[in-house]
Amino acid sequence: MLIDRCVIEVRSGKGGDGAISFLHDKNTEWGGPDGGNGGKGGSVFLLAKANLNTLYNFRHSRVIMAMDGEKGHKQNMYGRSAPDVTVEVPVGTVVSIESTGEVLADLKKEGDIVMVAKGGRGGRGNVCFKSSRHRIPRVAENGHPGEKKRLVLELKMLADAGLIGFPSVGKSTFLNVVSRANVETADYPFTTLIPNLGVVHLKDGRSFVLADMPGLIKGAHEGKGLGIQFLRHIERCRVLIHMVSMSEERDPYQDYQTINDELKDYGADLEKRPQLVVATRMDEEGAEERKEKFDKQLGFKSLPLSSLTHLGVDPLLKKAMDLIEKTPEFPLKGIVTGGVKVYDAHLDKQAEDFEIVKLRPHVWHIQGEKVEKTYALINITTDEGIAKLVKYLDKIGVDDRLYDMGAQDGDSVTVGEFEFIYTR
Ligand SMILES: Nc1nc2c(ncn2[C@@H]2O[C@H](COP(=O)(O)OP(=O)(O)OP(=O)(O)O)[C@@H](O)[C@H]2O)c(=O)[nH]1
Ligand SMILES: [Mg+2]
Repeated sequence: MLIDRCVIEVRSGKGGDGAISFLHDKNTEWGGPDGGNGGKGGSVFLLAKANLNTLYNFRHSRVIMAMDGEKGHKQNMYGRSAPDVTVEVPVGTVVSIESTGEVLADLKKEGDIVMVAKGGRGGRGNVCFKSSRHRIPRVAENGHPGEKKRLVLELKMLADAGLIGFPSVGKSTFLNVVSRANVETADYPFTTLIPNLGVVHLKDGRSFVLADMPGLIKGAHEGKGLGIQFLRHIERCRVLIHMVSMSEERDPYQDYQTINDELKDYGADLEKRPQLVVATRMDEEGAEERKEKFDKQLGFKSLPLSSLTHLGVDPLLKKAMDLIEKTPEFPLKGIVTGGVKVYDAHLDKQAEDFEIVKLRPHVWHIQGEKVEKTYALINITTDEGIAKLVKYLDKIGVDDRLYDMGAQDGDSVTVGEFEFIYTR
């Protein structure tokens, strides 16, 4: 399995700070608070797209940043929220955190999306804070910080077609001719030790992923040679390209049967996969005659190929492509596909014991022994006191709980005699 891997850094924007300001116009010389909220910082998302098939683009742009939210303004004007940044990645990209290896998402289908860095919430302006004992607070929240993470993106490419056959029949040479895989080839058995993949682009614009497997030999299903342990990589291949050498050292038909027996004995129904039988090394002496005899034994015509002279390359690719398009995918057992995981950084917060009750529509009340005790210790007639209380409520996760309970922008929330306005 070919693994394309890269490390990127994602940074979400900080929320804008809330404003401290007081209403004053011609008629009111000294009015109530009117400092608006800061805007939300931009978040960073990764979105799976089927038309991409490599992570190559990330080699040049490794840092993905969303902007900060704007500060709040006077006259109860909100700061502008920064736009979210959505970056497209190929379908099949697995996203994990570099330092811990924790997998955040496995983007398996077109349209799967994951938030990888959450934008900071804008700070509340002083218009949000009222208390019966302290009517004009000079308190505003700072915007919440953005997040910064280093992520590993991995793309595991699954092959559409797999090359199988005895060692030295020319599997790797063919892969090199039709793709940019550039794998080692040599005139001794088991040159290929692990499967290689290449992307094949046809002249008509279509493309498929081709896997070159280590050679198989008799007894492979019992572990002889190398190849069989890798056959699980082609369990998902829609089409098998079975290569049989027409060079004089071998008996083509016997080789062909041996490989098919091994596929059957492997036990994953690989023998039932659509197969293209290809006669390779057709440029060699006597190949024509051997192919003729081979085709008679087969009862159908094998496809002629020479990777040296390029004879038969294009017709073979076209046949393989057509067959791939006609054949449904074979799902690997035990692999669940689909699903979107949206990673929410706020879940990391430590939860503390408190309860939120809905008193009536748009009015919420926070209660609980610990919260009430803390509240009692804070002097909310001072700005410092209010700032401290607001920070505390934020730390214990009041906002997230309100969000989960369905609170809406502008709802009123009380704790003791203190009231603030909920903003998302
Ligand atoms: N004359 C001729 N030689 C070829 C052709 N294709 C491959 N060869 C030669 O055959 C030898 C084996 O080729 P590979 O592509 O390494 O064979 P393989 O099937 O990948 O072999 P393993 O990796 O060992 O399973 C190399 O020396 C190639 O140069 C061909 O079309 N014509
Ligand atoms: Mg090889």
